[in-house]
Amino acid sequence: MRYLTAGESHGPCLTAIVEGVPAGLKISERQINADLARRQSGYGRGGRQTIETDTVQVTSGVRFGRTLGTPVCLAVRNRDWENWTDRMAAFGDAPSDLAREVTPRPGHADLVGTLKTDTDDCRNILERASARETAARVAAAGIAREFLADLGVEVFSYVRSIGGVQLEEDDPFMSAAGYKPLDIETSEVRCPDARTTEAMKEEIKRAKLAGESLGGTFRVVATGLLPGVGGYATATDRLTSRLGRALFSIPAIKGVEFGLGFEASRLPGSQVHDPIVLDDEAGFVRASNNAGGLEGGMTTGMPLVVTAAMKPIPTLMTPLPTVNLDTLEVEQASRERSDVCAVPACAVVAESEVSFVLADAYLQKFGCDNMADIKAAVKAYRQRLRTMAR
Ligand code: EPS
Repeated sequence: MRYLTAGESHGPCLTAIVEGVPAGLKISERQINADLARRQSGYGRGGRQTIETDTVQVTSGVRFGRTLGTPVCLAVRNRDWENWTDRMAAFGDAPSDLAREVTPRPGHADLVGTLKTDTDDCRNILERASARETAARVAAAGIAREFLADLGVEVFSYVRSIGGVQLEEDDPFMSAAGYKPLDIETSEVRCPDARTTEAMKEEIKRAKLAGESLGGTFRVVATGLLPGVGGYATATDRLTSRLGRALFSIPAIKGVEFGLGFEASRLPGSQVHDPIVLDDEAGFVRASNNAGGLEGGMTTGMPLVVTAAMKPIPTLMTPLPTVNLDTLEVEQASRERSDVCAVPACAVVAESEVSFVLADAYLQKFGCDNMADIKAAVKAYRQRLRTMAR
């Protein structure tokens, strides 16, 4: 299962096509819209989110609420397009009073994209490099999420730090799977702890007053996974490499850790690796989950716990110096409406990316034509694992 998106931030709409979708999967428009709303929310988001109410329109691949086994096309309309019809027109001449963007923002794709594509207007770059595109990814991932949920796999995320404020946790690799979804979803920063939520909001407030932006870290957790999904034999089978690639595809992601991550390099082996235990009910399990649910590029059956770091948004209300592309004089970088902090939104996008990778790996292991055959294959595999553990 994979997706392709198209669309500019201020064009008419964002589009995603998902292919490799099995037939007979129940899809809920309401659920996709709920995920789109989660991506839009979060303390520290900017003015654009008051213009948009992202909703999905499914234009192919689904009939009477179930997939046909054909490519699924999804569209999310940009309401702001109405204000950009002249500046973002597909055809005709540019308006005579068009203000080109010539003061590239450090940290954004503006300058390098301009150099690469031989344009004199950073807008030709930033329209697509904008994280607005991630709305299409979240819509597309609705298909992957429904598929996983049908097989008992749930994917969620929570924010672990914003700027210098960090959630205190005891062994999150074992305990995060038990965090209450309600605590996360009702926090304005997707943090399961109410006091840390308030401290994070204060941090964002301070940054806003200073004309600053803030990054942070979040974790994506997947529960209900079967062991042995993914592969150890080739680079492209390994879930570690597939998840890393998917997460690094999100604009602003600067680091990804699996389980203990970098900390594992500082500890001796006996404090890192997860002892194998045979449980009467669950079969082979682990006494700890420092590997974050992955061993040898495959799922272990323990919760998948991936941590990612997001850099601060490049658009600053107190801008950094740049060079004007027309005059070649030093100026302040362009300032436009933006988010102070989009870490909670980014966590929702990361859920989407993780869902796609996991769905794809499940399809690879259990077949891909239709849900009935896939479920039968999952059942047979579970049965075999049970027999092995006896
Ligand atoms: C975004 C919409 C954008 C930005 C943001 C993400 O809207 P606009 O450019 O109209 O304000 O708020 O884009 C960026 C963070 C960026 O760096 O480009 C969205 O819907 O997520």
